[in-house]
Amino acid sequence: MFASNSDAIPTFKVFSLLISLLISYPAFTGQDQNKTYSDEDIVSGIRASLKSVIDSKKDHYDSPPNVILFLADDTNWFDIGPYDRLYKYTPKNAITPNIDKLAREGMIFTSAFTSTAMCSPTRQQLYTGIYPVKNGAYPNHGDAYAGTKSLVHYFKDSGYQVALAGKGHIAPQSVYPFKKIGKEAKDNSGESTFGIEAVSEFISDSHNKPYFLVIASHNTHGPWSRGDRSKYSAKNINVPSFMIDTPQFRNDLVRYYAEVSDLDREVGLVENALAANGQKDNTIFIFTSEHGAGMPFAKFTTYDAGLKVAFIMRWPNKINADTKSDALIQYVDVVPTLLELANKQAPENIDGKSFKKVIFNPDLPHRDLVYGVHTTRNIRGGSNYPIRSIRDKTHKLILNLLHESKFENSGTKGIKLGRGMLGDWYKAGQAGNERALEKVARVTKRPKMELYNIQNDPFEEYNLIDEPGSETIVEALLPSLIAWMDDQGDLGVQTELEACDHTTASYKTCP
Ligand SMILES: [Ca+2]
Repeated sequence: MFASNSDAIPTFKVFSLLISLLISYPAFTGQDQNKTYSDEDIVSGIRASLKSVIDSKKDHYDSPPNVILFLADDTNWFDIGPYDRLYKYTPKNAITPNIDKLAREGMIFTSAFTSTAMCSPTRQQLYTGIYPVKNGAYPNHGDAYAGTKSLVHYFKDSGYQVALAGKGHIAPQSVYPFKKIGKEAKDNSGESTFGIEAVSEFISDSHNKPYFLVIASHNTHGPWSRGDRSKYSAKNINVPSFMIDTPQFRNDLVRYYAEVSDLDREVGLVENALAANGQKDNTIFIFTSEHGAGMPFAKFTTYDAGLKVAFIMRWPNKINADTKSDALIQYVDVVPTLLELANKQAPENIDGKSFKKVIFNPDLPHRDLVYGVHTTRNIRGGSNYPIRSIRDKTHKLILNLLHESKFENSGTKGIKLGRGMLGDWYKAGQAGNERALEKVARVTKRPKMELYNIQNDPFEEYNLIDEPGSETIVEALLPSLIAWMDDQGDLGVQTELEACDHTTASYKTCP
């Protein structure tokens, strides 16, 4: 009886290996053709050759991995499929098959955080490993201090090609000397918001030289104009529980979720480019959501809907598939982690600490506390409204340092005129929806301190600061928040007022 094909292939491989050993090992091709070889010579020859084969495989296995860091833009963590399905309280709208697959093949982090919920400071802390006030880029559209190093320096020094496709929103260039590929501005033309053609070309041209490629999509930053809206319907969409259900807001959500699915489609395009070039196995692929969406209580806040991020890492044969870590991590930790995964030394003079150990043992903890810092000055239409926060596994403490002022930005300007989301909610309030009025009021006027039990109240709707027992929790968290501010050189209100000294952007809203 003939062996099946699946049996025949290994047999053939064994013969090929033995023949190649006989040909390649010097002892068998030696100059002295008359020399006879003992059994011991032959065995040691085969051993030596096998060792060299194993070593060459090992070198390949240990060769520096590529890194793809795929960033969304203004996307709620709970609108990414694997997260949406993990909890009862999430809205169950997300259609993200490509990101779902990525999560099945990798590890999802359920407790990952940026320290700001706005674009420029988020990206700059992620790329430098330093929190916003200390790196200088704490206002939106801010600049990092000259001389600050970023992942571009660290990975270039390690022999990597380092490129950025898509959104920049970082400064100055000397801190982020990326090779720029693709397209930087958001437009609706083309197959992707970042330039998939340039990304595919970059991946196929890498020629075994390791690369670190940041792909910064423009999805789902407003205005929501891309994607297939037929995937969602205003009638059937679920309004997130902490928001207000109105017909207009349902239409807004359809346009937003169409971009969520378009973002997912873009992840699929990058996956195709990786697979076409046989680079999936030696590439660490990270998908992360950047910060919360341009909706009330998400972007421009320190609530979890703003600061918490989806963070998924895949590295085939290294990170176990379909795993989950609840360790608290922050964006500043990402660069040192990736450096260590690439067998490089992480710098010590940054805020971030490597969570490499968590990746290989997802039950381990990382941080005890995560921090938040929000600067309202220099946001479009922004008032002076500094916010700081600290969170452990169970509670969040928020300080509104100028709580007697009003929080204002472009989204609050048209409330009484019925404009925008808040104006729409205000109209619902005027028509009798008391919860809508209360929500709108909470955006502009906030108490000095807010305390939330994240486990019971994940969307931070019920401030416990005046409840019995809150003092103990405040006493546990507040000193650590103040110590962190001290370490950052953060002077609170004064830091807020100095925000415009930290931007060279042509656009500036400071008086
Ligand atoms: Ca953003």
